[in-house]
Amino acid sequence: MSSVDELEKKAKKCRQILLKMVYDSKNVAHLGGSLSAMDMSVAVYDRYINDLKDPNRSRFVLSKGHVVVMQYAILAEKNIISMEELKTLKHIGTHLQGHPDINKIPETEMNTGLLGQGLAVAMGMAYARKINNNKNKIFALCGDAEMHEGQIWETIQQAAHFKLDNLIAIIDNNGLSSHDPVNDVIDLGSLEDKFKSFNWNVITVKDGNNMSEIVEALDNMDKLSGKPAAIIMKTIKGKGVSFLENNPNCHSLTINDKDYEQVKKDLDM
Ligand SMILES: Cc1ncc(C[n+]2csc(CCOP(=O)(O)OP(=O)(O)O)c2C)c(N)n1
Ligand SMILES: [Mg+2]
Repeated sequence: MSSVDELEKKAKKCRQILLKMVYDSKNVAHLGGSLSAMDMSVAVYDRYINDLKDPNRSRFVLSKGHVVVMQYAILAEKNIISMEELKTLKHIGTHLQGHPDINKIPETEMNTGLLGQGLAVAMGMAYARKINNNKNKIFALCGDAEMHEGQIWETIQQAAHFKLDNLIAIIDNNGLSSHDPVNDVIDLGSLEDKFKSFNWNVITVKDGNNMSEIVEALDNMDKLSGKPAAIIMKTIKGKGVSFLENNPNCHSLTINDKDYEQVKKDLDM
């Protein structure tokens, strides 16, 4: 298992890979929610998912499938996707689609993009593992605006019923939907209280872009059992790139030459 320092270096490298990929591709990509979730995602992959060829591995389902570029960057850092291929992001005929496609990149685990579906399928995977006595975990990364979907709450109810303590929902609470603040669209109230009332274990991370806090949260999560667990982490949308941080327009965009000069300064590239 990597140290906090090593994980921070890995997350920075993945941010560099991500921004270079999007700049090189000249295409639009969902950067804001990729950057907010990067630190936790890197930590989860590092700790639980080392052998991506092992069929019994823990799995990371990208329920907020629009941030697939984050997953591509992590898989590239693990040499599953080549740096050369990253340049083809969203080009005609590429393997690197704008949302996860397991027919093109099987290691993305599930075709997602319709918000709400990823967590539901992750629950099915977790249930199957219980039947097959596979002790590895199923993680699902959800956006906070994804919590607006009805299917999410059906799944949360059912996962508690089946006591799926191998299912971990990570909620990226960056406060923003596509453009607007999440709570202006539909006020979520307290996600902690809601998950608890649905009989889930809840771990709150005050700063989901702080690797020490992330590691502590995962240590605590590992000690829990009997119920599914939600890790609710407060993050900054666009974290790590100065002009994207908390910018309501950072959801989906291209990186032009001028932007890239700033990116290189921000990420020491
Ligand atoms: C069912 C469904 N409705 C609408 C959309 C369009 N959509 C794509 S991203 C997005 C906002 C997502 O915000 P959030 O879940 O908070 O993600 P993040 O901020 O982490 O990028 C929406 C509404 C969708 N992909 N699926
Ligand atoms: Mg959000």
